[in-house]
Amino acid sequence: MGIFDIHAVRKDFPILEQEVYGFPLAYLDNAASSQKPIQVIEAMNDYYRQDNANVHRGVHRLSQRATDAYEGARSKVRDFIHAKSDKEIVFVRGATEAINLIAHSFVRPMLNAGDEILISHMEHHANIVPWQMLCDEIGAKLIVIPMTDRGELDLSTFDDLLTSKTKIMAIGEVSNALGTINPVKMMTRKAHEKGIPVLIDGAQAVPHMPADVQDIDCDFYVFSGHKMFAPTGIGVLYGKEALLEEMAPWQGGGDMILSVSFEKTQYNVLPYKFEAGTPNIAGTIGLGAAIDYMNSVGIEALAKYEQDLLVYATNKLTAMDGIRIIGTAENKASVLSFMIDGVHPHDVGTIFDQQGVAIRAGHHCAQPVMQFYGIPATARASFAFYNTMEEVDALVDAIEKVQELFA
Ligand code: 7TS
Repeated sequence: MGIFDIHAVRKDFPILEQEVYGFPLAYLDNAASSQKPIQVIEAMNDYYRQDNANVHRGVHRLSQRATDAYEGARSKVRDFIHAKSDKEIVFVRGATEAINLIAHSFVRPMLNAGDEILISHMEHHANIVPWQMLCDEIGAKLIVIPMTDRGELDLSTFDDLLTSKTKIMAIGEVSNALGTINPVKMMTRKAHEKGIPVLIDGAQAVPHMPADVQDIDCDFYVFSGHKMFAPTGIGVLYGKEALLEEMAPWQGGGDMILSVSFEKTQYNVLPYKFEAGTPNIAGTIGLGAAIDYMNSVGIEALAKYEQDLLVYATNKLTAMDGIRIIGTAENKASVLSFMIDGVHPHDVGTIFDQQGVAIRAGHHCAQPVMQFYGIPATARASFAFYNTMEEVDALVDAIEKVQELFA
């Protein structure tokens, strides 16, 4: 595509062409789930039309084609996040499942009462609750890196929070509620200096910026397909090969074994050891197609375009009376959380909807962030590279409408 062409891009997303209540749809809820280009939809349709069969087990032609497509997607993921090897790419249901897998198979066996798990105040519930469950079970402690009013991590005490008791640090690269981009590379380096393994939750990062697990040097990296233009029900756990090798499987079943007898089961090699049962083959193929699509648009190009959208929207909202932006970090991805004075975010969301503007109103599965600001919820517009400046204008019009109605 060369230079970023928003008109060409939008043609690939047929869902965006519709009207809602007589208004052109402005889909600004991409942090919850993104839309899918026809290339992704067709890749999955083609699989079901032509190649549908189970993987890794058929001698027949269809099974071989399904396996090639499934494993081909794994290599695309490897390149996309710059992992060293396909063995480091485990397909899971999504970021949530990946974090639970690490909690269970990596951290649980080495966790003792009194040990610590380090997260931050701005994590999604998916990167809080699995650790809390583990802490409750073992008697370990959940330690939380604080945040500032702007919605940045307060790293003034960070060095002290990394202790000899810390068994893992698990941090979101981009906050879904605030848009903050966290300095995960520096934080990983500091954790490693004290021998602490690191998991990075990249769910809100991969749709918006280049991903490089070797550059961050994290031990684990997790994300979901559905936020990066691929289907729901498919996600990725990246883990350094040496660590995955040492870990016991989480779920048992078919495909994750080399041999089974009633006396003993020998587990399969990486990454299959962690992929029990028939996987989400079509979803995986869709994820591969989404990566091809993002590469064809150009990840640097879409990142730059989204920054322009974010700046445009931030300036517009900042200039309005009665609007409070929640999350004003210096480095942000394209998430804009805000409050309209005197109006509950749920009412905001409902009135927006009647003007075709789709946003999320709620706590965004980040209730500690809401508690920090002393608010029940925010209205959140989150942009993807297929959004336009006109859609930002529609957002502004919708805000004015709310203010009129509640005046
Ligand atoms: N981590 C982050 C940072 C997220 O934003 C989300 C989902 C998850 C993990 C969990 O992903 P899942 O695909 O396993 O559910 N975030 C949101 C959101 O912001 N609105 O809806 C879901």
